[in-house]
Amino acid sequence: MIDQNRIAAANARQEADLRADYDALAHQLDRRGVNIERITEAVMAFGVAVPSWGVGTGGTRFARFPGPGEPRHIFDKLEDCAVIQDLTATTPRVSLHFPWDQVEDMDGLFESGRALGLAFDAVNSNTFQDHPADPRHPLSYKFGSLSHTDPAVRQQAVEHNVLCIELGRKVGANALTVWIGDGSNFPGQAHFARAFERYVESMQAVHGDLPEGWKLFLEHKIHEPAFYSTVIQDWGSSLMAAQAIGPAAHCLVDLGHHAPNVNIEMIVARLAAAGRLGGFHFNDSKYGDDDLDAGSIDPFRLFLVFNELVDAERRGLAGFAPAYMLDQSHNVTDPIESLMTSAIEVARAYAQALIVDRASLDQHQEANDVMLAAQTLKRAFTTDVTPILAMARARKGAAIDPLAVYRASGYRRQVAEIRPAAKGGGGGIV
Ligand code: PSV
Ligand code: MN
Ligand code: MN
Repeated sequence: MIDQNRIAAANARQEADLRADYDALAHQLDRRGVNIERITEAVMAFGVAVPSWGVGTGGTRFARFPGPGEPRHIFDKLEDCAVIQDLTATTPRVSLHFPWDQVEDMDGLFESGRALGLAFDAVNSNTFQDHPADPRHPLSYKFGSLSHTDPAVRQQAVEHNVLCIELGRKVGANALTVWIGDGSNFPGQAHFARAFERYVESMQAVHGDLPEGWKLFLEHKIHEPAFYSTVIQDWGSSLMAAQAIGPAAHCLVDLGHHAPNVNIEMIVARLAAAGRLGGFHFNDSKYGDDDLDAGSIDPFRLFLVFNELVDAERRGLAGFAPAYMLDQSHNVTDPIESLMTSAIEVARAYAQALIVDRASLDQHQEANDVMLAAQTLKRAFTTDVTPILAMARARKGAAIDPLAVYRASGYRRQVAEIRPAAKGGGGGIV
């Protein structure tokens, strides 16, 4: 989607500066016993998926303010995703959401993705909304879906998930992410134990339908839309459910789905140890499920999460292969700019975690040298790995400065001429 010559020309102007910064960092890391090339290669192999819904302007329940050139359908969304990948070489896969992504021709979608250099990541089901336009959905999810008291609603929700698997198969996906809004708004409204049992039973049916090699991701969330309790509220409920559902069931950690101050990096370590860490939805937050850009509020936490991931990788935990995706809502920025920046921030956290001096950290931990242990982590976190990230992109034919090339390309202006202006307006509840 972005002219390769434009990227190459922009890179040529910045190459000498990048080389100088990269060499300086290489010397610094070398003194610390870190080979920069090893880190650059790991960053080049790193990827985080983009959610199809992320390229449209998000909104709140109060209002939505769409920007120019909003994607009209999944094919427009794919093109926007390709821009992000062309410029960053960090987002090679797209995660679909049904029925938000209306696709009649899945084979055509797969081909379009391939032509744009994109593959498909986990598919997402949606039983947190009614589907009034779909004759397969005559029943309402107002009081739940997979955990509903009515077996007919549960069956409808199971069938929707089975359909999502079928659709995902056609585009080469190999995981289904299930996030439900099921829960309660009043004490007494729902029977905690029975609702959980019904959820597990429904998910066992979905699990039974998984093709060979597929994973089933359970995404927990503390609140919203149910504000008193949710059925899969936290990592404990998620792990209990995954263990009861079956071997392909894994827990998915969305960074915004926890109470403030919860130690998410420790949850990551626990789930990895249990062999059930499925993947991530990266975003950032200050208050709750804010869905702000990854790394924009608390980059240290993102680093600490990757610190656990790198540690788990090094310890060679069996079957350890978490899926990485961004899950953000862009209310006031151009979604393409936000997603490019966030993908780079996630890669930054990974690179920082890779340069942690693990032998020293182990030593300090064993000796209970608290200050030096903490400083070992801080030293990696405060190292500016920007030249590594830029070099990894340049070597893959992407941009040294993706944002500048994107703005200079005029992409948003061009698509705004083709795509009709989207209407904004009130949200669901005001
Ligand atoms: C729910 O808050 C969530 O994080 C789930 O991943 C959904 O699928 C996604 O947001 C989109 O609303
Ligand atoms: Mn999510
Ligand atoms: Mn969320």
